[in-house]
Formats: sequence, structure tokens, C-alpha cells
Amino acid sequence: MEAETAPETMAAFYAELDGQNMAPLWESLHSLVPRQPAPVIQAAHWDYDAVVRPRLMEAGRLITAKKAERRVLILENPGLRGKASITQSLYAGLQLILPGEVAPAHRHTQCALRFIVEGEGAHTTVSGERTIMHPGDFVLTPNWTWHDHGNESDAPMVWLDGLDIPIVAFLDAGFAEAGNADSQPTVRPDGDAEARFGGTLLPVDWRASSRNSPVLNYPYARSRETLHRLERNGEADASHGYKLRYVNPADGGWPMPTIGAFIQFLPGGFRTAPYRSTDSTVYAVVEGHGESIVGDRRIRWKPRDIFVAPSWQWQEHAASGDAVLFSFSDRPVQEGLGLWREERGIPRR
Ligand code: GTQ
Repeated sequence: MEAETAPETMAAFYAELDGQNMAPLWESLHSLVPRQPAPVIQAAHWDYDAVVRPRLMEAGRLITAKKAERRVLILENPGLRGKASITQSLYAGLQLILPGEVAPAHRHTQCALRFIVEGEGAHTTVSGERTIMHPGDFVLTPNWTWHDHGNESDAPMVWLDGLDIPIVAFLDAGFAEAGNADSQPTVRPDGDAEARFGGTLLPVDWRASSRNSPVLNYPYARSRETLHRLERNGEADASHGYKLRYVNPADGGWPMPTIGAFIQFLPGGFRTAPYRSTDSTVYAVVEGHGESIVGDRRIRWKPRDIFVAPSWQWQEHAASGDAVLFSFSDRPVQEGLGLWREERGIPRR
């Protein structure tokens, strides 16, 4: 048998190490190199109508979009409070723009997506092109592109912001600049990106200058129609229902280098087979009511609710009526690094 060093001797050694900014690996090896993911984030759910919307409207009474620069309520994961993160790698928030307001032009090295939750007809301008937004539209703000938002409609406009803020912070690679006018001039007609990149065609000599999709807005009307046709044409996938990923038409890859996004249809009465993957995922309910089991949590959802599923926890989603879920995750990062894994479980009957 090996002789055990006396505990006081070990403690004295650890104190000495600590004083020199050093630490013994053997005390933390298995949490540093876990057998499987052990996320600190938790499954969580935000009820839009009862919880989020009233606070957003209160924020609208307390501060203007211009004063706030971005009037957003951040959704913080209960396992990561104070970190402005909904997962370890991603940020989510709900942004409100009231009629007549502008959120002034700026740019930053973080990528952003918008998923429209409520309202009709406000716009965002990205790199000199404006797009009018409708519920369910998926709109991109690639890194370092100028963007400003405005609402010329007569109703509040709310969207879900998804950004890679925690990734950029982790890498200490954040830069930002303010524009010299609130609203940037438009230099291209509305619908230009749609015409060039939104069909199954590309301008012949166009070459990608970044790993972001050149599509500005993936309109919900088209995504919804595609889901409809898939449902008419064939069987649902046991783990996903009818699930699609948003594509960068230039390379077939993800819409942004750091964030992947998805839309899925669950027919009324359908329950997905248990499924897990290493990309913690943020879900936004577009249509329908249902229930998801995430790890040991049961989440009952309805239109406009947001919920989050941590890495490697088993998920099941059941729709009581026809339902559509939007989601986003850091899957492109994990795939790029050779880390992404998934596992499909056996359906319950
Ligand atoms: O709209 O540019 O939720 O810069 C957080 C940071 C939104 C935006 C956010 C931002 C924006």
C-alpha cells in the first residue's frame, strides 16, 4: 500500500500553490475533462403573454429606444445569472420598438439574428438595405455590418434577438462603433438581397466575402409553405417532426459562422422520440400549443413563448394542435471544431 501524505501537509502545499497562481490538476481533473457534458445552464421557459410582454411594455414607458440604444430585456439562464447568457455560448433578448421610434445605427463584431415575435411592418436596415419585418421572419445582421431599426407602423414591434455575445466575449474579440446618423441611408432597393440570393439562383460572378449568408430576410410565409408541403409529401422524422435548417445559399452551410437556426413543424398529436445533442438550443414558439420534456423538466408552451434546452439533456416535444417551433444554437461552432454529437432514443408508445 502506498503511504498517504498527511492532510495537513497537502493543505499546506495547496496553500503555497495558491499563493503562486497555481493549482493541482488532480483535484479537478474529472470536472475539467468530464465523461459527458455537465452543463451549468438549466432548462428554462419564459411565458410571453404573462411574464415577458407586460415587462417589455413597461420598459417602453420607462425608456425610449433611442436613449436605450437597444431597448431589450435579456433572457438570462437561471444557471448563469448576471452573465447575459441564455446558454454558455449564446445571448437572447426581446427587443421592443414602438411606433415612430428608431434604434440608432451601429455595428459590432457579434453576429445577430432577429426572429419576429409580434407586430407588422417595422424595418431593420442592414448594410444599406431595408427589410420590412413580419411575425416569423428570420432576419440576419452579419458581424461588422451597420444596422438600425425603425417602426413606421402604428403598433409595437417585438422580436427575439439571438447573438453570439458570450462567444465573442470569451475570445476577447469584441469591437463596436456608433454610426454618424440614427438611420443609415439606404443604398439598395427593398427586396434586393431577396432577388439576388433568395431564390435558387446566385449572381454569376458573386463571391462570398464572409461566412455569413447574403440573405437578409428569410420570410415566414415561405418557410411555412415549405413545412406544409413537406407534411403533405411524406412521413415525419421520429425525433424532429418536419425540421429544416436555414441555409446560406452561397455554400450550403449555416446562415452565420457561430449560429445555426432551424424551423420545425409538429403535427397535432405528434410526439417526438427522445433526442439529445451537444448544442444547447433556444426555442421560440411560432404557432400552436404543446409540451416539451427537457431533462427532468416539463414545459408547457404556447405561441410566442421562449424556452431553452441544455446540452446533452434528453428532449421530447409534443404538440396538442399543429405547431411550429423556431430554434437556434451554436451548432456551426461545434461542427467546425469537430465536437458536435447527437443521440436518438427509442420512441415511447
Ligand atoms: O439590435 O443591434 O439584443 O447590438 C443586443 C445587442 C440587440 C442590436 C441586442 C445589439 C442588438
